[in-house]
Amino acid sequence: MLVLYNPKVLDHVTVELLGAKLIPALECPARISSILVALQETNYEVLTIDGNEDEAKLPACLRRTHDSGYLDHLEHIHATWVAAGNIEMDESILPECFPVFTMPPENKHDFLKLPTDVFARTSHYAFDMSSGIMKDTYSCALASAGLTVRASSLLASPAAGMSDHKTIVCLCRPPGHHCDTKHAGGYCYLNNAVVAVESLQNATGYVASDENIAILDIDFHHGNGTQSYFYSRKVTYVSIHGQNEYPYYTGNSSERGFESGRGYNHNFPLARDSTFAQYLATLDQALEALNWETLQYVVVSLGFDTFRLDPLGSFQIEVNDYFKIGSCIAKKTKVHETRTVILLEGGYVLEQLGECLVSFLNGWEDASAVTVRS
Ligand code: SP5
Ligand code: ZN
Repeated sequence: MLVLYNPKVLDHVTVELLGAKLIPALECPARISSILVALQETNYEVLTIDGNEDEAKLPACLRRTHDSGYLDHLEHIHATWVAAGNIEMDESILPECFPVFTMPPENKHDFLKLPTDVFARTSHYAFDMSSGIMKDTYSCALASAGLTVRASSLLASPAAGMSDHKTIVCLCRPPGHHCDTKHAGGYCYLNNAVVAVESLQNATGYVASDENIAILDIDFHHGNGTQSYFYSRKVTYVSIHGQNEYPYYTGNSSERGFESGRGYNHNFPLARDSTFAQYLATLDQALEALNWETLQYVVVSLGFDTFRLDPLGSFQIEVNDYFKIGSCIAKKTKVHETRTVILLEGGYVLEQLGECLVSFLNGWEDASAVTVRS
């Protein structure tokens, strides 16, 4: 197992409106520091990626997956607001007026046009207020997504002199599973899971077709952006998440995919205060929903807002429970020889975030090390 980190993921620092209060965003750089401290006490190999080694591959992958106008917006809107005198260089942008379509369908085209007003643009390219944009947001999001590009190429063909890792962990920040290809939201700007799948396919010359790849999303929140991206495709998306929780409008078990993607989407909503036993039973079902026989790669969107004390979560999961969660998933990947990209999504308890991840990785390694009789 290899852990990938880029110090640039620390650069994005913003604010959010939570419970009608403007506060420093819960999604903050100290989350990654907590993880780095915990990893120091382990033997996991951490590869620090400096600079922009994946710069060439990443923009191509982003243009294939995300909207061009949206990418330009993320890159330039902060400077535009500063130049217009709306904010100071060290301040963040939050959206203000969201488009809500209430007109007859023939008006839809005009409605979706990019507003000329630079204030309005921020809401055109966002779906909520938990994704402020500051001066380093775009470069930080690029570094975050870039980790998955590197992980994909290492998994597909290990670099000279490097061992052949079957599992690569990306310390992504900002996270990605809530944003779609043209709307920031839920602390997410670029969808790292989408980039991971696309770059895995690119790295294998598209030999890894849609049915060879799946996403297992175990952040506390439903990965609405990832689901929507693959909804009409045969890339399997499986999610366990809090029922009736943020992002509120998606994540129902009735959402099974559309057209070619019909049957490839599986949601497992869990009630508030679900216990670890209930969670494990659901994890078993979720793992059964994955098409292991055809899988070459699995992308795990891993969030620790399922932790008992998380301010945004409501499950009763303890630090040590992540050992079992990690080992249950790893057992499957071991039996079916599936290679894995693990991406960090949420998790907001700074004191225990690192311990939660280490617990998960220890379980993963434990299951990978033993000979599994199937
Ligand atoms: C990646 C990720 O975990 N994003 C989550 C973003 C959630 N932002 C808004 C959450 C609003 C929750 N409302 C209060 C819930 C208290 N239990
Ligand atoms: Zn979350």
